[in-house]
Amino acid sequence: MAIGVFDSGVGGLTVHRELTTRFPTRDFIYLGDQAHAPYGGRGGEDIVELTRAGCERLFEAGASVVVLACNTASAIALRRLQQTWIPGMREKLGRPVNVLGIIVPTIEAATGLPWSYEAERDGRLEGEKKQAIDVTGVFCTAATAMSRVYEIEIDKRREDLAVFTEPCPGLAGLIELGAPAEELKVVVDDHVDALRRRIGRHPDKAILGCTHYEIVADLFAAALPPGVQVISQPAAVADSLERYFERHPEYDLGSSGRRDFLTTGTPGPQSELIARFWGAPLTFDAA
Ligand code: DGN
Repeated sequence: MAIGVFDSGVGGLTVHRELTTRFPTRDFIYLGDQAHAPYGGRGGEDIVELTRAGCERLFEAGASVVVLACNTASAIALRRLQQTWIPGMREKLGRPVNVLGIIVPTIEAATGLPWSYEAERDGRLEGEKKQAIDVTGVFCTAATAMSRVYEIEIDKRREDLAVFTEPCPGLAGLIELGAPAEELKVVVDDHVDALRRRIGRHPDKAILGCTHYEIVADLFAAALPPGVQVISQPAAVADSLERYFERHPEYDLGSSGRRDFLTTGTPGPQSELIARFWGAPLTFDAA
């Protein structure tokens, strides 16, 4: 069995790389739904169905836990799949399986505050909520921005944090196609500046709320002033998964260090941009 990592395309590789560093002996199967990427401009039902199909393919290939290394899928499809689809899959496959998202771990890292009913009931969040206002900027796809998941989840934890999302339509698609750095820089600079104009200043913290954007994290870091803290989503997801696996020893995650990379699109080598990010050429096989 293995840990499955799913994204619309290459963005989830940013999370995969961190997870394989944290769990080097575990088995991993990566699936990029490149036949249908990008997801950011798609409708909700479409995103739910494509995510479900991707997870099913990963379970068939031997995954026991699938990490949705995609903010768009996590924002739109995660709850539905966990509540209405996973129970039936457990029965059908006759083994424990689950699907996990990446937004809550990111927000816990950004707010420094895991939310729980118990903490809220006991008033333990009160002191935190009274801290001085600071501003978090979230760069993400149009679908993630429309879901308002970052605003909703941050507000549950920290009412004193102001959240501004900046949808960057087209950016994930350009990264997926391996667009040249100069072209990507213009788009990133434009969005950083648009957010600055909207807030009236740069944010205190920035979340790259689309896994594709981590591939061009250097461009975001260069466009933002040095004082802005950029939250590392891959590290936040790996931290959270470590805690999850401690609480859930029932999942068989393999132990041979297997690494499979699958695509629903055209199999073959990925772009130069990905090879540079990855540190070596990377080839996807047919899903
Ligand atoms: N990388 C994905 C995300 O984190 O939202 C999806 C990007 C896309 O398909 N537009």
